[in-house]
Amino acid sequence: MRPIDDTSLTRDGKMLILAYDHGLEHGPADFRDVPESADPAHVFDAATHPAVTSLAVQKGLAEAYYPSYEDEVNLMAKLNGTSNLWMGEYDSAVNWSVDYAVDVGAEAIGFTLYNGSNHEVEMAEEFRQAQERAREHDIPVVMWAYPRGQGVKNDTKPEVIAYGARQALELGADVVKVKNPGSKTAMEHTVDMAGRTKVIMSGGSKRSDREFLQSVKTAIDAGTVGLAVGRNVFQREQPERILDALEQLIFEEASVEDALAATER
Ligand code: FBP
Repeated sequence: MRPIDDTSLTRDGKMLILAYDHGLEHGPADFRDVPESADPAHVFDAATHPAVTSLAVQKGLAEAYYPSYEDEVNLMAKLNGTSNLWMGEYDSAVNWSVDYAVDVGAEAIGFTLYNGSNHEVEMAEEFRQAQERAREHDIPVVMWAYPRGQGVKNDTKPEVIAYGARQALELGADVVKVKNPGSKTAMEHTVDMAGRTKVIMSGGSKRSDREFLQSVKTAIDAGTVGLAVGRNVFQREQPERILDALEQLIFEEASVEDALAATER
């Protein structure tokens, strides 16, 4: 396996994954406030910003839009995903194979594991197949570690988030995307538990510039190497402005004040 810092997923050892699978996971509701965000071309355009190291999308968007952006965007294939229209214990369908994703142009794989769901065992087996195939293609694997389901009483508890990060290390993910566990100390613990698996934080629902950037700064200071973010970018009228600020925070080690100033330029 190539060192992850030699792959297109990272820049100077850091990463900013723009996630845009919300049309599948959440449906049109996520596009209501900024209607142009429903147009995949709008978000593919945002992904050409130099701060974005990878754009994570589902198969259909990759097939239809990536060919127009292959010189400017690094593609991450989000392999599994489902709508929120059905009821029942958390699970996710695998929608494309690693081989097919590589044919389409993927340079990295993203895969959700619902740690603690009654379907965790099957999902872990699906992850194994994807992880081993990704190793054969020598492309990195990012686990979306989402502890949730009947076995998980509180999915924001720091110890639960740290457990998800540890599972990612044990199962062979190169990078694990975790929710914000709520404090720098809790994120440091998560990073410790992940060992050599790199940790990135999930963007979450949209917040003010200051609140969002402060949460990212805290996560970076705790040892995470970046962010996988969707709504806090595409639910803004001018996604490039928050990407300017994120570039400062993640790659230039700027303060929140300096990053905020970048949004005002
Ligand atoms: P956000 O930054 O918008 O939270 O996007 C990251 C992400 O993991 C997406 O890939 C996914 O669609 C979404 O969050 C899932 O959010 P949740 O399951 O918490 O509703």
